Amino acid sequence: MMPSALQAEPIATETIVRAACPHDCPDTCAMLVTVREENGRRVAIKVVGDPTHPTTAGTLCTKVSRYLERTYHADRVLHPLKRVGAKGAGRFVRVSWDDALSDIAARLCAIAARDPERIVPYSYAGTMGLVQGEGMAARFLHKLGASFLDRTICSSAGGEALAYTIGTKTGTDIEQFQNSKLILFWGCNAIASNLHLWSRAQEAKRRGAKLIAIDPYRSLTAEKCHQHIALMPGTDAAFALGVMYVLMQEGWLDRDYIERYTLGYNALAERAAEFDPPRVAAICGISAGEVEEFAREYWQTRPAAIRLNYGMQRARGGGNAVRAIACLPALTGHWRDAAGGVLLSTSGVYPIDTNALYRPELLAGKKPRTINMSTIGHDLNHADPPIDAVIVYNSNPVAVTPQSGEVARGFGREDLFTVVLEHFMTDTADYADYVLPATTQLEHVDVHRSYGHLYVVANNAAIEPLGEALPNSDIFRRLAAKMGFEDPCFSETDDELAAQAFKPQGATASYDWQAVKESGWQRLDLPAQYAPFAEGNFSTPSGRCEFHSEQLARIGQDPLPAHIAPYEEAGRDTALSQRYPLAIISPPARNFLNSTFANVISLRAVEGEPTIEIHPRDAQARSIVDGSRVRVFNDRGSIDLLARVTDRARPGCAVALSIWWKKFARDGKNINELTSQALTDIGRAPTFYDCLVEVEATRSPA
Ligand SMILES: Nc1nc2c(c(=O)[nH]1)N[C@H]1C(S)=C(S)[C@@H](COP(=O)(O)OP(=O)(O)OC[C@H]3O[C@@H](n4cnc5c(=O)[nH]c(N)nc54)[C@H](O)[C@@H]3O)O[C@H]1N2
Ligand SMILES: Nc1nc2c(c(=O)[nH]1)N[C@H]1C(S)=C(S)[C@@H](COP(=O)(O)OP(=O)(O)OC[C@H]3O[C@@H](n4cnc5c(=O)[nH]c(N)nc54)[C@H](O)[C@@H]3O)O[C@H]1N2
Ligand SMILES: [Mo]
Repeated sequence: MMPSALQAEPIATETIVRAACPHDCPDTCAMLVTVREENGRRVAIKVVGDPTHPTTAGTLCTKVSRYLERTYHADRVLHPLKRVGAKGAGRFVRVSWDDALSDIAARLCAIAARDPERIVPYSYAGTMGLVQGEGMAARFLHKLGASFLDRTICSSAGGEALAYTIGTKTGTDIEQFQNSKLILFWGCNAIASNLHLWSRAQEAKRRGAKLIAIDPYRSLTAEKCHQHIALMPGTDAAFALGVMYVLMQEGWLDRDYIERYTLGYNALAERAAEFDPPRVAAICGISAGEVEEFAREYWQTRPAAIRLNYGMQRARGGGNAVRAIACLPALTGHWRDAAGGVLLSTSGVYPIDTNALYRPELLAGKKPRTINMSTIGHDLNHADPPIDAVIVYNSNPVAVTPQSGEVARGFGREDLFTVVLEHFMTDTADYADYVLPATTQLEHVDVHRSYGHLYVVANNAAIEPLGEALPNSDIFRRLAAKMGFEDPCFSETDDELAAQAFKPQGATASYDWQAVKESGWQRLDLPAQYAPFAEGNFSTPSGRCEFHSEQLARIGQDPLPAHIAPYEEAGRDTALSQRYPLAIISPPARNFLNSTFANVISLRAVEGEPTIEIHPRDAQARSIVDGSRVRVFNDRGSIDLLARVTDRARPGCAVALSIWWKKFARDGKNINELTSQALTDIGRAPTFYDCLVEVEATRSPA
């Protein structure tokens, strides 16, 4: 697996290695790593964005431009560790790989002999690679018969909603956005979380386009748009239905498109008729004029593209909100333009060969239960049969999952056996029985799809693994051997896995791993002017954009896009909103990537410390001034934060940029202490931004 096929261009003793940014971000950048040979050892000395890759265009974000600081961080876990202190205390001793894997195999075998579903994997997108993600890991877990994990923590509400409406996860090509005349950042802080789309939007702006942000918070992106519509969180479906109301009233409709390519217009019109602008204004906490003006602008400006993102689907009605928004370009015909339409994700265009990668036949008839990762706090404490072991990789659940007090209590169970594959001693690793050192992207091979562009990106290993670190794939390979799993697929190399990652059909018909490894990236087999729904061709059962979804009706859900109020709705006359009157949202801080990078010192220095941004009106009512220390609380818990009094936060909605490691906070907690485990309408996803709190000053600034 090691650097056999490096794309080497010798510059004295330096070589350039073609790599891929592994992180959970739509941009999936192509990177160039400069490697110097020092005393027979390869050392990475520079990472830059590949200037030839069309969407990366030579630029990395601030986080990943510090990737060397992360890889060579003094705190890297470089040897297997065994816990000696109490769970959560973070006291470990170094052990050998052989001792660690033998003991882990013995413990897992004993549990599996009773009931293998008592073993649960916990993984997400620490790396988005198809090899170091679920490749070898899935094979191992299938053979074992471990519980399945429903990977809902991020995108399943919006993803499933999109599938019900347009059939798959695809949309406007990022490479078209500079040609748009109107770009709508709908629950999308592109400057922080989709930087390379933002640069296209900047180009569009220079060419005269108008940019509008729809976001409760004046994010870095919203402040640079021409207009900002600051609605309350969880009210986007009402806003979209209000826009439909106006479009329909005014006859601002592409009737030909509706006739040929959509299903259920009349039923949708009846639904939208309930959402007149004054009603919508009251629900969303905005003015009726904002709805009317938005509809007019959306109809009159072409091409118009909506960058819909995941921030707006983290409330109870998040699925329906995505459905409502995804209907808009079919009503107005904006899909006809390559630079129009909607982009939520492009991940659905890659035909991933999951059978080849994951080998479901290894289940050999076993039918394990499924655990929803978003309710792991509940399940660690209450699942039946109980969870006896958790294998964590590519995730930091103690920091990132909702109601994390309960998650920490679950991981703290003395009778739970926990193995964590990690780069660092995260909040989760502190609870492990064994921490196994994993390689970073510079040290292993992988292949990547993207959810924001249309390329396959290859990652060659730039350096040898540091210390005794091993790729995830190799850890599972060795564990399989210890468990006596002898199927030939367990001895496949990472290159062999990467070669099988995509089906040789459709958008990846010409996929050739060796070729991509050498070139670094390859555009999918799609037209340059990709306009997926210009002439219908939706991949729904009807082949149309389904305003009315029979599939949803069949599972007992509303077949039409609906406004479903948040579980915890602010400004209403309920007992809950009287006790906890403020909504709080916790979108990503620019310099963190979920909880990754929170321990990179230079990046944490920029973020300072965990804060809550609160509107002057809400602050004044609570005698909070800028710089006050405050207690933020609800029935689930309480945390201490530093108050920033600012009108970036709208009245009624506070903002705590995230995701901090708990151990870096003064009180050892983060915002997920307060978030709930309630799930979205569609997709069984978490409702991080559907959360009411109260705030009180504990100390004024010195
Ligand atoms: N720098 C950085 N980049 C990232 C990440 C990161 O942690 N840091 N995370 C990556 C991952 S995993 C993901 S899923 C994406 C997430 O990126 P996005 O999908 O952009 O999601 P968020 O950043 O959660 O939220 C985006 C904006 O939505 C707003 N928002 C919150 N609630 C609502 C609402 O109800 N309605 C509307 N209209 N807006 C709302 C927030 O205030 C925020 O400004 O970014 C990826 N990129
Ligand atoms: N309050 C609140 N909570 C949220 C969100 C929010 O906006 N607000 N966002 C949610 C979203 S969108 C998401 S996607 C989730 C993200 O949740 P996670 O996917 O858990 O993401 P990270 O916190 O970045 O943790 C990833 C971990 O994987 C490790 N890792 C990276 N590469 C490798 C590797 O190759 N091998 C191994 N073994 N480990 C590796 C990193 O060191 C890191 O500790 O969080 C969710 N939680
Ligand atoms: Mo995410």
